[in-house]
Amino acid sequence: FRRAAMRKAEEGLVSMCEERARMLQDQFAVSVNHVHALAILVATFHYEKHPPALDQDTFADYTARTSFERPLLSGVAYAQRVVHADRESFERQQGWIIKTMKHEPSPVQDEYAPVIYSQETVSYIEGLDMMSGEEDRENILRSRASGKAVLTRPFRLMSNHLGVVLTFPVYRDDLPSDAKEEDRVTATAGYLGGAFDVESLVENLLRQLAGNQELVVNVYDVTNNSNPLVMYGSEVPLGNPSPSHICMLDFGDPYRKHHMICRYRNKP
Ligand code: WA2
Repeated sequence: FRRAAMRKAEEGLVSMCEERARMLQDQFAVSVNHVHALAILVATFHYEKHPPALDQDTFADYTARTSFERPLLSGVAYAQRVVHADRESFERQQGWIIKTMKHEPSPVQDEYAPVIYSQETVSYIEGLDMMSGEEDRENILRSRASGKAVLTRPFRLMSNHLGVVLTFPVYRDDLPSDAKEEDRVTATAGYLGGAFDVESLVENLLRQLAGNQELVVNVYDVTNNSNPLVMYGSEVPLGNPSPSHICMLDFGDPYRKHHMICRYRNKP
């Protein structure tokens, strides 16, 4: 009888974990797809119309009304690429100076990525150079070189919640589709991205599922297999003997690997 009960518990663990992994991956994927569409919106209305047919109010309105399409993102924003030679005219035109993510006036840099459009939920990044944060900067460089969506490792967002940042590059309209890395960098106009507030929005998602009380769910960035980084959940003490199940996750950035580990809260 005991073995049958154990097997039943194990099957339950596997199916609950797979359900959660599938839900998380799906909600992640729809959010990424919609950010992709926003990158195209900026390319179309900011860069392919002269003068630009987009402004902060329009961007804020559109992103607020479509936020249901991005269930795991706390907010999206557009940061423009500004090279140092253009800094002065950019600041004069905007009427504000570029600040670092520590809210200090930006020191001289080769280039900057100040946020010019933002969803109201992340309005605190308006005017900040997103290249002044290590994780955001790495994302910006990797996205523009590849032309693809990229994710940061998990880190404390400016909201103070644990999460990851998603970045899509936006290019000027003269970039050929078979462009080399070098041409991509030169043709970069800016970066459309958003913050996955994993800590609070994934909590919300899991709370709605049956069995939430009995299950402990952890998500890890295992890009570096010997140094797993917690992306969601609390650290489980090493040597925890209770049975666990691991589900692979695909968040769409082939450079990063993630997985979910589920356990019963109390040993079955
Ligand atoms: N957005 C919101 N909160 C953050 C954050 C971020 N980055 N970084 C740290 N906390 C405009 O890649 C371009 C958004 C960065 C995009």
